[in-house]
Amino acid sequence: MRVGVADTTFARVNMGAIAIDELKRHASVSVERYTVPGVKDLPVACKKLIEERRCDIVMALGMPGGKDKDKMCAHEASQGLIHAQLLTNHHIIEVFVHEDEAENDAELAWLAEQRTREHAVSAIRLILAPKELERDAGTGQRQGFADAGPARR
Ligand code: RDL
Ligand code: RDL
Ligand code: RDL
Repeated sequence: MRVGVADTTFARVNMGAIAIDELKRHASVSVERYTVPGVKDLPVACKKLIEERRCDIVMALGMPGGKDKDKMCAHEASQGLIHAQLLTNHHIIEVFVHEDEAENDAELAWLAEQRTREHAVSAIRLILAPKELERDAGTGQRQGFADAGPARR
């Protein structure tokens, strides 16, 4: 299995390095990395990882800033990532951590690492162990902060 890791220099945490560290804990995964300036550059990077570097799935890692402009940028990037998935018929796991989700730099760093690691596991499951995802259906999973849990206990 080959996983693409697309990340940005805009992010204030090295999310690509964290993703690769997590992916490498799982045997039989090879990694292709592609770093771009910001989130709006991610869709084509992901498409190239799939089409030219033959990745089975890609993680798109990005950190939208807290201003309205940044949120608009993130929404546009998200639309591009969905478009790239439909064009290539491959999953692109969007791992965005909004800077204003965290109260301070320490929490931002923690959240970016935790969300990246959890989504890396989901990416592997999507390709190698879809039954494990099915087992978690409807359980209120979140990435980073605590899971919401099921509505009916
Ligand atoms: O193509 C070059 C840039 O336009 C592109 O890298 C943008 O994604 C950069 N960028 C912004 O221009 C912006 O206003 C980013 C953000 N905000 C942002 O919040 N997060 C980013 N990039 O990763
Ligand atoms: O590609 C991986 C994730 O980006 C993707 O699964 C998202 O749909 C996850 N997600 C969010 O990132 C979010 O901010 C979800 C929600 N909110 C939401 O409200 N409901 C979801 N997913 O099912
Ligand atoms: O309900 C609290 C959070 O789940 C909610 O604020 C989410 O929208 C936070 N979030 C993002 O903003 C995002 O871009 C999440 C993700 N991505 C994500 O991939 N997984 C999450 N939350 O659990």
